[in-house]
Amino acid sequence: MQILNAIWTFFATYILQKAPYMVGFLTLLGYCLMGKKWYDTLAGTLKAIIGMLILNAGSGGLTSNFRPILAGLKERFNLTACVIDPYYGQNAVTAGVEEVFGKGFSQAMTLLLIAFIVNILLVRFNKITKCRTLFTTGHVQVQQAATAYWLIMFAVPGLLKNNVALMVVMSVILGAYWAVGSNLTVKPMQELSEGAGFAIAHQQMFGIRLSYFLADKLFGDKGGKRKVKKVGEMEMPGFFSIFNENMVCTAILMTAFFGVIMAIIGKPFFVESGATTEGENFVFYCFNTSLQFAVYLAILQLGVRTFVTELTASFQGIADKLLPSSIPGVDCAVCFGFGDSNAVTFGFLAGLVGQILAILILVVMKSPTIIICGFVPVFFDNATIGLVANEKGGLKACLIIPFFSGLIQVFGSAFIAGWVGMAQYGGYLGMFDWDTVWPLMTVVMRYLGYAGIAIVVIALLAIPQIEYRMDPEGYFLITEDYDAYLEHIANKKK
Ligand code: ASC
Repeated sequence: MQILNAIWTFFATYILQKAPYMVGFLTLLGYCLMGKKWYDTLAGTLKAIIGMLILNAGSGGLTSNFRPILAGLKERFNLTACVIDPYYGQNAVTAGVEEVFGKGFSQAMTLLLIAFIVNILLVRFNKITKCRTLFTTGHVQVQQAATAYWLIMFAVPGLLKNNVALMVVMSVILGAYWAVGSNLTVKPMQELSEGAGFAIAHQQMFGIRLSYFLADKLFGDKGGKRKVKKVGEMEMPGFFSIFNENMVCTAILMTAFFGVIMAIIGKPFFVESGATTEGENFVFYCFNTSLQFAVYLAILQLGVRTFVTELTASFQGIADKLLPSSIPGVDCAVCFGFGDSNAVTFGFLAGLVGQILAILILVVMKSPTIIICGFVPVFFDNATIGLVANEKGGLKACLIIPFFSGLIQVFGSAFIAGWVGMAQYGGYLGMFDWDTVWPLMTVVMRYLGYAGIAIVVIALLAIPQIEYRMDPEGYFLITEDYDAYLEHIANKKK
């Protein structure tokens, strides 16, 4: 028993919660199930792990390079406020959950494990449930389990008396959100990646589908009647044509934007925080810091290229033997390796403008909760949402939709973090779904109690059913055989 326990603890700590090793584990399992040669299995597994580690180096580098700049804005303007960032959000839960609810943080990790099992079961029985995607992003699951733990205890305090009921309710809701949310991204991602065979398992899954829907409805080609100009198709004359090159475009835009922001914050802050020295030329420092953005994006894309093929190829083994018609849900940064790379930068900057405008509105309106942009939501959410918008609706959609998403992120976070009391502990998760879908579910459960819980679960589970009914023949084909799916769509159009 003790040995089993030790194995389980090891698995939970080093594999389940660490995305690179989770992806490696799934690749290993998939190739074993396919009966691949041992050396191919070993090579594929290593490539999957290393690719994810490279992706993490890129996304971690982006975050650590740019987070101090946004923190600098907070210092410069002397704001005490709630930072929207998954890591600040997680800290807020760790710091406050015991004080507020009298329950420890460790239960949030039990919640994670059970919710993951709910996700697996929903996919296993997808003939009935219509859920096709398995969450593989452990670090995100930790952050979400922590936040869901707080939100649900706040929403239904009656559950606090009964630990078992509390765990059951929480894991069904969270597990259903994982299965249903990532399932919503199947179509946008298969189209974006031309059938690469992954979905997104991150924090803006409803946001992705909404962006896809709105870009198509408002800016789309109306069944070929209108020409959509995507970011990558913009032929720019003369000087502007250098923007066609992803690295150059990113470097120029980031220098222009962050150069100004860093100039406003001023050199003393960066010297004090140890980012630069008194002796270093400040203009050079700003320029060099802005260029890092292009560097980390390039690293991130290399990581994606290294692991996606391995994971999706080996997942075939899992899909054939264990989880039929399913595909893996992965980090949102994976989609940055597909579509128009410049859409990533445009989406991000449009979202940043939206967030800053919303924060100014909060300040002017004297909102009791002031939000500070965190890098992770403003970049990873809006870049993803912008990339998807561009695919369907072109440049206009890629700018306008993330701009509104920026506004929503700030207003949504200010509302929910203030209301449930997380703002007092300095942070909130702040990613798109957690500023929209989760606040809505929290309101429903808070005011309708147990009936609210039932409504939330039924509404979540109904979503894949509705999507299935819109195209029963194509629904599983899109994950099983993308070429056949394209043919099916072409036939339907005739
Ligand atoms: C998150 C989070 C990160 C990033 C990363 C993006 O939500 O916690 O570290 O986004 O997953 O690649």
